[in-house]
Amino acid sequence: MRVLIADPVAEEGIEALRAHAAVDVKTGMSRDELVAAIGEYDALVVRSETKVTAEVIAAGKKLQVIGRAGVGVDNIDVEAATAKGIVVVNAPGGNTTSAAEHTIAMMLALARHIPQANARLKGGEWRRSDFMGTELRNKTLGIVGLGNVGSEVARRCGAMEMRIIAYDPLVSADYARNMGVELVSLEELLQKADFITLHTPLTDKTRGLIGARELARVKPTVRIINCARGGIIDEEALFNAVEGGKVAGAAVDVFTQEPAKDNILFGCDRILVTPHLAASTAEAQAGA
Ligand code: 9EZ
Repeated sequence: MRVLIADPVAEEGIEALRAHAAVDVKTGMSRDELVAAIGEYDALVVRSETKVTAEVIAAGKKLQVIGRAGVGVDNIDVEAATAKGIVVVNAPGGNTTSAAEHTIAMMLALARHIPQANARLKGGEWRRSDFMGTELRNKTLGIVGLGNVGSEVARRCGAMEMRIIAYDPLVSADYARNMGVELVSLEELLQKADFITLHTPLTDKTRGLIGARELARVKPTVRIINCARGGIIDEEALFNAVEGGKVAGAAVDVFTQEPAKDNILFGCDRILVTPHLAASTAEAQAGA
């Protein structure tokens, strides 16, 4: 058995595989390098950086399994793999706590203007009145996508005494109710939420799920968090909504193009950004 690890994976994970197979770690390969190399391997392990396209899959003459160290499989052409009998497996759970905690860090940073206040104070300005905040208690949190991460966000925000509503067409009202979450339509969530957080996979159905039409329906005080996948929110529509006063603030960890450089969202002071850090904890890297 030969295994190719094409993205950075925790040393524990690599050692676990070495007990069973001949493992090569080659990160940062170009598309052509990957296509040229993949024919030798029975298994491929990636995170989110390597694009496992139909072309890569077609070149994988011996390929039996594609492992995603992490959750989202939007960088893998699952349909092309499945058509060739190649199994795609992910690691749901490994990142869940870290993703939920980063989401809550973003909510609190937004509510209390922490990044802006930090920058101004270190720049020599003691500006207390510019940074009046808002409590989370008694605010309505709208969770779009009540899967593993969305559910953990719900549990934590329940402890902060938020009211929680969620939109997820694949979840039962019973499942939600047991967590103290009210399932609503996307329309109702947009109208009622004080904070909106996204926790869906990126699919053809969720790309652009939150666009200009949706952002026209929210409260002007709403704060929006995307720690899920770039592209679920339309970046230009979000920028325009915040700049135009239709949305009070946003916090974004994921971008349509990564690594993100000169993204439109970087030009707005009320939009906080982090470079896809939600799963970047010692625990998540070892666990996923
Ligand atoms: C889509 C989803 C959730 C969702 C969740 C999952 C495939 N899929 N799609 C739209 N697992 C909320 C809104």
